[in-house]
Amino acid sequence: MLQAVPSTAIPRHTAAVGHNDMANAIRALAMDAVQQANSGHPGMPMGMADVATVLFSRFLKFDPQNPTWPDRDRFVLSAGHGSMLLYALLYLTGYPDMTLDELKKFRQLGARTAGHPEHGHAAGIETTTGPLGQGIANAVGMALAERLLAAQFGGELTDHYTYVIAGDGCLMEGISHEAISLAGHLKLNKLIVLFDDNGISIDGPTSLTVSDDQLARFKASGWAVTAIDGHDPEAIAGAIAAAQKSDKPSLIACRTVIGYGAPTKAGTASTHGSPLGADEIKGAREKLGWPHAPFEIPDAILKAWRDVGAAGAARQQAWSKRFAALPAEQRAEWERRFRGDLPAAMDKVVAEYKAKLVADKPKWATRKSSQMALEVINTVVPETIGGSADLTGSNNTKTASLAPVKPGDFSGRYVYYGVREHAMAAAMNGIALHGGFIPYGGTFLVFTDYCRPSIRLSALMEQRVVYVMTHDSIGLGEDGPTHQPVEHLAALRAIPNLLVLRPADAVETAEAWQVALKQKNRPSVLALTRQDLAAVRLTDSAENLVARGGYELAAADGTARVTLLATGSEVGIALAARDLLQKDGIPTRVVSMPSFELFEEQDEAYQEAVLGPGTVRVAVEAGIRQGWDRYLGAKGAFVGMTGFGASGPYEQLYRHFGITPEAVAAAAKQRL
Ligand SMILES: Cc1ncc(C[n+]2csc(CCOP(=O)(O)OP(=O)(O)O)c2C)c(N)n1
Ligand SMILES: [Mg+2]
Repeated sequence: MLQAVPSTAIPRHTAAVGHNDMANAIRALAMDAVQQANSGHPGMPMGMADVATVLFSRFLKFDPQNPTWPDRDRFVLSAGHGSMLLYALLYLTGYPDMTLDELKKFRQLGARTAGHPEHGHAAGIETTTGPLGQGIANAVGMALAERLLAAQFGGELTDHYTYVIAGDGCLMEGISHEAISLAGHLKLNKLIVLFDDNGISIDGPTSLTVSDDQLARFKASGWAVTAIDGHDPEAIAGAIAAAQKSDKPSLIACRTVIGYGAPTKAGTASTHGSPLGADEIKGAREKLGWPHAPFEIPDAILKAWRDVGAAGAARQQAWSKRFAALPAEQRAEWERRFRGDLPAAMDKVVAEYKAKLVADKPKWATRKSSQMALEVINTVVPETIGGSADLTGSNNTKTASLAPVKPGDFSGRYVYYGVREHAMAAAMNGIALHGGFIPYGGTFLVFTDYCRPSIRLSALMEQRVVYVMTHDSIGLGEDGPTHQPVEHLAALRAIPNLLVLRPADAVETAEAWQVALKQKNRPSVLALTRQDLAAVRLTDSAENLVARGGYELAAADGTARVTLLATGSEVGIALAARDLLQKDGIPTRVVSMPSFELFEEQDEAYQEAVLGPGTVRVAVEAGIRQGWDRYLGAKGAFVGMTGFGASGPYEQLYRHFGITPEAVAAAAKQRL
């Protein structure tokens, strides 16, 4: 039976059923589901069952019948291998998506209960976790979004916590350092991390490899810290209650025993990631006092859990009442933002802006074009949250209307992420997952490598995150090969459900932003130049041509014999090569290809027409060839990079590496 709860906690337990029964229900479901699947991770759910039971039954604000209620607390299982902990909780508390049948199909094809929690598979899975450290960094973004939303719409509508369960692995990952440092700096005091401090990971005791003082580490980053016995419900409740009142983010190190209840394996790495086995499970049932059959939860215990789930309805309804009392205009704006629709004004201002660009023909670097487009967009799209990983002046991500977000002051819309590319990307995922915002953030394209695991998860989770990646080739010049992306466009194009957009001038850049913002279900990377580029779109087009992925930019004079394909800064080179070829009597057309992904979504006839049937094709891009062959045909050629770049003025580098109009024209002639 539970003891008196601290005054801030929400007492919800049913008197007849005790804490142990409820926690053991999680343990039993975890060990039985893993056994049935013959694969999975029973140790973590069994070890953290007490912490999770206290969190869900006494603190977490949630309503399984309204799983997307915007003001719910967010619960992030950063230690995603312990997925059965989350699935058991969702089932026990009564989320309609998570049936007992789903638990029985744990890890089977088509089940909601995938090996690791996957956002979108079932309501209540707030983010996809499994790559260690991502969840805790997502949670920083969620906690930030909560504060930003409260600043914009008021604390009556937005006042929730973000809870994380993270293990040794999450805290060993480098991304955790970036994430906790950012959270501590910003004073995200409604972020509460429950650390599964079990001293075990896959290879054995963590003492094999790590001797960090985690409390000291978090404390040094500006967190409130405490250590408790993770099997003592009152200690857990007391620590969470205290954390809720802190003016800093909180770390609660919960000392637990991995595989708690397993008679011979508890406390050892052998419970981490394999079924316990029939004998061990039998022994665990005896030790835990759980005589029930696999997947059988006695009615009284299930009812106690369902009561926990039902208790949130009143708070959800109270919130709905407050929401309904808002002025209609404010309500509509909130709803629009949570639907992810853009303001009607956006298309209009972009169209006007494009017309002006066509008239002015500015010779800007596309990073500058991006900023100019954002100046227009940010004033009419209040949900954008900009930022950069310490390259604001290089990425051109800050616009005049965006004030900085400061520690404890969330009225701004611009985040100085610091030199923390990986956490920036993961936090942007968290902001997008939270809802109500469209995050964008910048660094150099070469450092997409520093945030690639999170970019991949943006794509896997279908989140609208915009990566503003500047200095996109040898065209950055003097910083040299460490900073010059070569394989990055190809590597990013390899990620499914990611849009890679490489615009060629100011008009294409404005269109690329319009396209990126309209993607409700996928992230985009904008690859932008450091160097100035001449305007290539000289006539106004009502249609967003970048949205086609590829289009004929310049027709041939005469019946085309050559088609030149190019992206971004190399479109200008292709146009110059066209002039050379035309002068030699070879009718040549130029196709701008800002996005492979979008081009491939066009119908076959369109693609065929744009690629120019019967013409010799030459592609030019200051990156590697990989990915281009599909467009070149048997006779085609590629002009680009075959190795790393070099340090020097960019015009010299283009000549040095043979990415010139003359080289493109020569390649075409050779193949005619
Ligand atoms: C980035 C990343 N690296 C490696 C793994 C493989 N992996 C899964 S769990 C784990 C050990 C995690 O240890 P801990 O967080 O202490 O979990 P526990 O064993 O206590 O459940 C590893 C290495 C992973 N999931 N993600
Ligand atoms: Mg561990």
